[in-house]
Amino acid sequence: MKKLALHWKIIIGMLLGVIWALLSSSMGWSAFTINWIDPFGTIFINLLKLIAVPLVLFSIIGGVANIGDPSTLGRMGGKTLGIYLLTTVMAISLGLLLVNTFQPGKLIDEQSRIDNRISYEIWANSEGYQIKDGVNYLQDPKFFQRAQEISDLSKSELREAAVSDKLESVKKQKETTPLQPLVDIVPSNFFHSLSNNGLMLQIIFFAVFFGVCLLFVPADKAKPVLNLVDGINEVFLKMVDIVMQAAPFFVFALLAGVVSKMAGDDIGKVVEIFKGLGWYSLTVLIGLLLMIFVVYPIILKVFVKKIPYKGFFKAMSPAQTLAFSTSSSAATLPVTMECVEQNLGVNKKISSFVLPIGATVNMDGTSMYQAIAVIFLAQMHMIDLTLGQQVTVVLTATLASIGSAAVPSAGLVMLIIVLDSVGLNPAWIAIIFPVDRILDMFRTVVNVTGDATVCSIIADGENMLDYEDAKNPTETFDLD
Ligand code: DAS
Repeated sequence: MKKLALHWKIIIGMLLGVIWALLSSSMGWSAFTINWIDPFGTIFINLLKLIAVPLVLFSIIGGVANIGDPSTLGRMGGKTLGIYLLTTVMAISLGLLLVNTFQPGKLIDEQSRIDNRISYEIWANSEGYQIKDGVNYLQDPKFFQRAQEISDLSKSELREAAVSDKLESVKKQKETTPLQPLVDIVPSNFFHSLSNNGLMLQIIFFAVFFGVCLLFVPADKAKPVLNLVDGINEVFLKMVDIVMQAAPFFVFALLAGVVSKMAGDDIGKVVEIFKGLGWYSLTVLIGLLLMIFVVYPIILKVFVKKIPYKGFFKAMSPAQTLAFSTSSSAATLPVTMECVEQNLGVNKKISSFVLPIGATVNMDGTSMYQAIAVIFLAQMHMIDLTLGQQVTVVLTATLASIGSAAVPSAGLVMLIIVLDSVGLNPAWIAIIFPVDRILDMFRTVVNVTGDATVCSIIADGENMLDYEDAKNPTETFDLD
């Protein structure tokens, strides 16, 4: 019988995980699932992240040192960051188009939106924020009356909120400089960077610096170092092969845990959650699926003619299914690298440089989701952001996605920056939190797919893409 491709085994593991969670929810076994099955999902993510951090370090050092000359490195680095930035801005723009077209936040019942708006104005006043669209509903007696019903503020406090709609925006001055994100990239203690794998940018900075310096060290001294680095790389990739043999089981545990934590012993809760945030979730999902099935195929068709999209999909499916189940680009990175190298024929010199950077700074799915979430939250609070403010959202969502760690729900946390940038209440992330883990699965698939697409473009541009029809992805992780 033909060996079942790994990605099919992972998909079966996922489906069985969801089925088990639904069964355990209806039988009242959720606690058992969360206490005795879900931990294996955590072990799986830990194993992959355990491999990802040193793999990023040694693959970038090896990738940079093997490129050979600094000018090629500079050209490749510039192209890589430039194309990553381009795909991120495209994703955000598509997200803004969808959320302004569908306007999911305006599909919520009028009374709730009015209450949301009142609570926003009270919050803005207490924070000293200028009310963004300049209208102060609290001056309207009808709204003022309602405010007294829903707010625990006294009449005088509400009256104060009603009159000061043109507060000078006294946004809290950030202690950090505007260049703080740049300062944060340069580590002062490399071992501290290694012990905090959220500081991937610092690990990348050190690895590129080390690799470039290796280029200037006399060959007789550099060669042994490079051989050691290449050998260590091989060891970590073999670890991936071993861990991936058990991926279907681990993925079963992951999905069983995620759904059980959402539903508890009442599966109806999941329905409730999605009912309240259905239109928002649908807008995000449409955007993410358009990226995977329309935007990236067009980019590949235009820039990398030798890879048919069906072949690309078959080659990347183990990484995409893993990204979906782990919701972590970092945990998926070792598998993304193997798929790109073994199934797409991208030269290791390219993938070991482009992919670790992509997993850390290129999160197209996350940036799209952040743009949609901010506009949705504004809409449900009866706030219409101006075009200028939406451009601010593009810039801050780009920065926020660069700053997001490649771990589950990092995008939601960084959403705080985007909300704050347009004077909205960062605490609103709690409103969309209930569906975040599910949406995170899809946006992580987009993040990984975007990285692989850009990596193929760079490799093709450097004549380092030797695509053959994608082998059966199972072969990618064979132990021999
Ligand atoms: N889960 C993140 C990742 O690993 C993406 C996100 O949180 O938005 O890519």
